[in-house]
Amino acid sequence: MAAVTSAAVAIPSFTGLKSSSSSKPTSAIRLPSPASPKLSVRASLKDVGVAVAATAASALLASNAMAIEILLGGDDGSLAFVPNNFTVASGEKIVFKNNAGFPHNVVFDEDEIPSGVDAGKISMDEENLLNAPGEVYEVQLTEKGSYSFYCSPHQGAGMVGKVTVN
Ligand SMILES: [Cu+2]
Repeated sequence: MAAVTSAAVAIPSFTGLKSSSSSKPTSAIRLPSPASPKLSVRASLKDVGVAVAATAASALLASNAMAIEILLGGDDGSLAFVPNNFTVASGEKIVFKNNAGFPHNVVFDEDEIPSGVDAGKISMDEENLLNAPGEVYEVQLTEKGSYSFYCSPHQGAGMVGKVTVN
């Protein structure tokens, strides 16, 4: 029954390929004769499905690789972004992760980001703080240029950073 279900699910995606045998799709499934040409169609559909799944998995790995993690607060207790000066590709995910000395937040300086970029859209709300270990704030910057940011509770203590988007 499971095989019937998965074959039925695959059919709508491959109507072009199935058109030659679409007159009796259910009989092809219920009579698995090794000599049947319909069975080979099913087998090739299954292979296509595996290939699609493999492609999706490698795309996922690629997107995971396109991320950088910035710690909020150093392991030595310093009130700092670690690292505090780094470079990313356009669209690369930047993951700010609460590490020590929190609460922290991430606010981009509206005067030190590329023109046309809305600081409010890439910043955390100044009232919104990361209070628990491991909490994250993620942002993706697409406009190339240099961006300065700070942690509003600790800006005076030097918790500032800079990212360059290439
Ligand atoms: Cu902070």
